[in-house]
Amino acid sequence: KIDVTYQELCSLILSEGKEYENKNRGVKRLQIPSYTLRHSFADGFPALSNKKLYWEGVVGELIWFLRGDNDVKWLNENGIKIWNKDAYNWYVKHHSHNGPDNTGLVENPDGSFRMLTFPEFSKIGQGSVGQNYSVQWRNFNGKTDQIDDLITNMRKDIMSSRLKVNAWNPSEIFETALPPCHSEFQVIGVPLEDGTFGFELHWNQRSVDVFLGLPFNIASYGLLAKILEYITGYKALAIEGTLKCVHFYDNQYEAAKELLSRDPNRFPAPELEIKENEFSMFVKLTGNKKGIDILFNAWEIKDFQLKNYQSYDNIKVEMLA
Ligand code: UFP
Repeated sequence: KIDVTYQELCSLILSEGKEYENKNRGVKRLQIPSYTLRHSFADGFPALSNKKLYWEGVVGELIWFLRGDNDVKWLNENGIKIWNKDAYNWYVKHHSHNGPDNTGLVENPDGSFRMLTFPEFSKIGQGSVGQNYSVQWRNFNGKTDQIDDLITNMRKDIMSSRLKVNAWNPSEIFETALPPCHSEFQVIGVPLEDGTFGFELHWNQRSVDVFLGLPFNIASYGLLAKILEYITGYKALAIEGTLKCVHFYDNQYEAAKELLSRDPNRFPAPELEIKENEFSMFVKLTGNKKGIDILFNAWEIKDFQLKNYQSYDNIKVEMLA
């Protein structure tokens, strides 16, 4: 069960992690170099129950990536604010925000102009985050739609060893508010006893905030696997994360110990339900680029429901960076 695996990882960091100061952020982290985390869908959907998962955020962000959309407008329209800070940093760096006056600046009483503050920016709720996952997945180097290619190639040959999507575009790493953390994923076909095929979805993550980031990342790859199953008809069997620079921030140690005191088997794992819509059948049959675009644009957050999800209460910790 994913809660048990997650707790094993937490204990390992607390017992074997080395503390150091992260130069980029000027904060301390307790870190182990790597960890391989695996979850089988035979054990249900990988939504951790040791604290409450922000499920709407997981779904909204993934749909946003799949749409190829790198403006936080759609997220904000859906009440999701998790990328606003990154969009604000991008705006400050580039003056690139289309505010109400189309300049992203505010006029001072003396007629000069100033930048929007973060609360002002958030209230407007739009702005680019640069060349993020959305752009790399759907329009790599301005020409390659990796998600369309992935679906097409899964359909052609699910046992191919080339079913990869790469968000880490070395020439654009600093063209984005945050260099991608989960930098690449691969679909690996598996022949089943009954003559059909399933697949595993494996991802690489270069840096892992185990307390705040990882529960979200696990659920997101779980959801991506289920979306690929939904579109291609191949059964999603398991997900596996190859995690690097795996850490707690120093304001999370006590909270991590509290998580470890919670019973990982107290709540049963939930199941995911994806609502059929008028486009699903079309996409399942044809699956061309136009089809997936129509489907991704039609999807709403409420189309993805976790059935019977129960969890312990949240444990609040501040984001340090
Ligand atoms: N982080 C995650 N998962 C994500 C994401 C960020 O764990 O999906 F976007 C964390 C990892 C790290 C920080 O603590 O954000 C990124 O910082 P850095 O670039 O210094 O590794």
